[in-house]
Amino acid sequence: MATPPKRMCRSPVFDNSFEKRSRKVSIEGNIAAGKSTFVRMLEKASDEWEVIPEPIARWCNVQTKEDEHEELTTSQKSGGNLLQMLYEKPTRWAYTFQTYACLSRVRAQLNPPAPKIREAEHPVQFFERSVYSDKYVFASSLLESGDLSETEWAIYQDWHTWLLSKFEPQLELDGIIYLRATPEKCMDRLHARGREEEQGIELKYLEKLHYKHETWLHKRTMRMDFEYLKDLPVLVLDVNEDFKNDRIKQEALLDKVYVHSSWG
Ligand code: UDP
Ligand code: D5M
Ligand code: MG
Repeated sequence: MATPPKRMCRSPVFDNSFEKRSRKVSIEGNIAAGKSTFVRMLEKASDEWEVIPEPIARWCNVQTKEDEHEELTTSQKSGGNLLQMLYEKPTRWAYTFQTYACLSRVRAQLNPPAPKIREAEHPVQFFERSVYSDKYVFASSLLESGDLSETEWAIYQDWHTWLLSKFEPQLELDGIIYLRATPEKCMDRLHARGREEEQGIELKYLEKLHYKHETWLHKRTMRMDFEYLKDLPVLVLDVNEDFKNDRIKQEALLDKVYVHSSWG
């Protein structure tokens, strides 16, 4: 997987030499395909690699700021479980969820790099999903299912485009790793994981998300507004077979990451 030349960074936070050396790679895949398991494995594989996980805990426990509203009780301070609200009443909560998912993802991905990789020669930051899956997989599915209205979609696109025009230099990807699994396998893993909010998810929702991933990352026929994504290197890894408890499979997957990249 060849990496395109690195663009200049406008952020005053990072020194420019880190930005020039560093690579950003998004790990994409269906719900419960194995992304979190995979990124935990990557993090252990090299001191030059850092993982930025999906901020799922925030979505399940939206909080007001500690120092604000001191007079409120703990339960009043809690803004609720947005993931649960999304799955229980998508027409009401889909738009709210998209604003918070994207905001919290961008915030996490803009954080300064971990000290351990700042001096690395070939630092790589692996993002668990991206602002692109937010839009082209999830928001787009919710529009098609009628859970986002045309007006909400128009507003979403307006701020999403604006946000990226401001922060794309810091968020722009150098590659994508697509963890590919059948919707049936994802359903098995979703049940095995047992995240309560997700237990009502139907196979047809996973099939829809699978189709979105396939047209985006496998067939590469999805129409997208971001020119550079069309030529972005994508490494497709089949994760249907269990790798979590199989050292040999883990090594084989890691080899592919090394071989197809110039990050290692
Ligand atoms: N899992 C598994 N074998 C694998 C990969 C994942 O049994 O090879 C399990 C993992 O332990 C978890 C569930 O599948 O219970 C979903 O994995 P993960 O949370 O990593 O998926 P994600 O939603 O992040 O893609
Ligand atoms: O993803 C975490 C959970 O969050 C899973 O139920 C899908 C959901 N998710 C993630 N991003 C979005 C967006 N943008 N919209 C709607 N739902 C989303 P997991 O794959 O389990 O790590
Ligand atoms: Mg995960």
